[in-house]
Amino acid sequence: MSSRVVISGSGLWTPEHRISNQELVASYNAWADQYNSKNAQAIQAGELEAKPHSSAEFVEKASGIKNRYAYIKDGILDINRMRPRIPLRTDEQLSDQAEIALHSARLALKAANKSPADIDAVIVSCAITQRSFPAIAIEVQQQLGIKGFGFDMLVACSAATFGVHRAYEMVKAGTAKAVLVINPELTSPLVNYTDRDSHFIFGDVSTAMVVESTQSCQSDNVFEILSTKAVTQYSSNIRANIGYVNHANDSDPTSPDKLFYQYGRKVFKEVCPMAAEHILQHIQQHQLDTTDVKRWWLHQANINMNLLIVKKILGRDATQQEAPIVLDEYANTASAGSLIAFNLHQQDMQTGDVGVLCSFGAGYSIGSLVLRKM
Ligand code: CO8
Repeated sequence: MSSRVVISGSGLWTPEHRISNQELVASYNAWADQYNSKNAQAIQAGELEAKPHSSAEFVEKASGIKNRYAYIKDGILDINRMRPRIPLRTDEQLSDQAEIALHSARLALKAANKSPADIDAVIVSCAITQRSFPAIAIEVQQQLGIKGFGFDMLVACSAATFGVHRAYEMVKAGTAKAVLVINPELTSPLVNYTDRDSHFIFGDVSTAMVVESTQSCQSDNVFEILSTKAVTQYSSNIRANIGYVNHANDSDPTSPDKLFYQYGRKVFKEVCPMAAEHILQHIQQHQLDTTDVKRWWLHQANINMNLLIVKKILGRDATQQEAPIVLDEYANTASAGSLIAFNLHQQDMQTGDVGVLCSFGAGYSIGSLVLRKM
């Protein structure tokens, strides 16, 4: 029988620093008061708009987020800074993103019962990398002593699923035997903590997976990848304009228009039907009915989006067990959200149970995998 491609282990690394809605909103409001008082004359003259207060109740109701984690909390709540204070490292030191990538990579290797010598490719796939080159994946590869090759890939919210897609294809084609896919989502440096509409959305995390064939697999917790499906459709509704051309544009690479911003309402309206349709088409490829799917590990951007998408798929509300929500605790972690859900909500899956893992968001991009517990 031909070998099959499996996820043989996964890892989730959670930063130690928590930031609650209350803390974040208190700091934003103090910053807004300071801004308004500093600019009182211009506001009075109608030249500037006063900054309105944010509200922890709004954040929870509009997004489902109650908490987020930060790689470095220092600086984020300081109203004279409003961004994490991440000390600059020299070229000889491990980069921040490689550091968090290593945490989840080691957990995934352990879960897969693999040593670095068993891995021959490393993919770092996430929303943004902290430098252009050398690739973070090659730094991680060197730190772990992995032979073979590594590369970085960026697809915003769908980077993690698209990364696993590439690993699946590589194992299937025989260009790699076992692939380590890592998603070090260091989002906090890209958040505009002075923007009331988005200051609450993101959190930091790192996830990882080992993808290999059944021939080499030595794990007792294995999910077969039955197939992958991806789609992209260009949209400017979610953007981060930071990039190396800023230097040549003579524009400030740290100005608010370079950080994350979105037209959240439009995203909500456009992405929900696209994601529901995509998922239905994907399971139909396997002649599966929605009742054949035990778990929906969905992207975690907004609770109302998840509830609506699953309702469109199932024709009814889903339970937390069927479509677990983790963004109350982790917030939106860019591409890692569906993998956090997978890590935390799969222990009860029995042999033969089917689950769908799906990301959706910036690009727009949608990536899904149909998985079956072996
Ligand atoms: N506190 C109090 N009130 C607020 C706040 C706040 N913080 N923010 C907005 N309001 C007010 C508004 O001013 C508005 O008031 P009014 O009605 O008087 O005009 C009212 O609340 C409603 O505002 P909105 O219409 O903007 O609020 P929504 O109900 O639409 O909720 C959301 C806003 C939560 C942003 C919602 O639209 C949403 O979540 N949409 C989907 C967004 C989404 O999924 N985005 C994808 C994110 S991108 C991604 O996943 C990864 C990208 C790569 C990441 C890179 C790392 C950083």
